[in-house]
Amino acid sequence: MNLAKKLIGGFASIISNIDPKDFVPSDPPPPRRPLVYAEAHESDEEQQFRRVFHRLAGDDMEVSPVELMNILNKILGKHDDMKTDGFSIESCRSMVAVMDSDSTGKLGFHEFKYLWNNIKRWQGIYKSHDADRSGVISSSELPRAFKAAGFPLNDQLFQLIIRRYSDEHGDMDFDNFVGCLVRLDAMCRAFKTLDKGNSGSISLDIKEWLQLTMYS
Ligand SMILES: [Ca+2]
Ligand SMILES: [Ca+2]
Ligand SMILES: [Ca+2]
Repeated sequence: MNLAKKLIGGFASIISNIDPKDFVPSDPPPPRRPLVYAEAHESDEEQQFRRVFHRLAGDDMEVSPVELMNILNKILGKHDDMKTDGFSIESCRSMVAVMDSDSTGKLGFHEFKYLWNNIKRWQGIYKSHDADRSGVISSSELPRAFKAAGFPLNDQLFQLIIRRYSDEHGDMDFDNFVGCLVRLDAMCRAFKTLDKGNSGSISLDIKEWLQLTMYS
């Protein structure tokens, strides 16, 4: 814990004045159930999505980082009101890692559906908060967009995020916007899971800390 504390000391002080109760991460994907049971209890919408999923995921019925990259970049080609240089394999590996709750290395049906629904929702937020229709989210548009996504952060955290995910002009394009929100959402859910008493703080040993941060 001491090493981890030293490593994140500066970061922790930045976020310490944020109440984790303000975060609204999306609900976690449901646990894996036997396929036969799952299929028998699905709504029409879910069954339809499962057919699409089968086509995208291939015979192993799981979406790998490369498959995710191809899917997202194919869809992006159809939207010219959102600037992007395409999803990179690194960003897709990271998204799969933070979404991979059963540690298979790929996204199963529920993990993928959950990610998919979030991306759809965030795409709507991206478009409606690109106030000047520039195709990117500028640093002044960012706080409102993230608040709409359920993450009211403070100025220091926004500066940190802009430094990491935006370009030299402070503009965030669509793939970086999604990559950032996938991670933020997953990290907030991880925190809430670990914070069992809802106290607003968690305690990790170095092994737990590394498990959380190195597969992300
Ligand atoms: Ca596959
Ligand atoms: Ca998985
Ligand atoms: Ca803009």
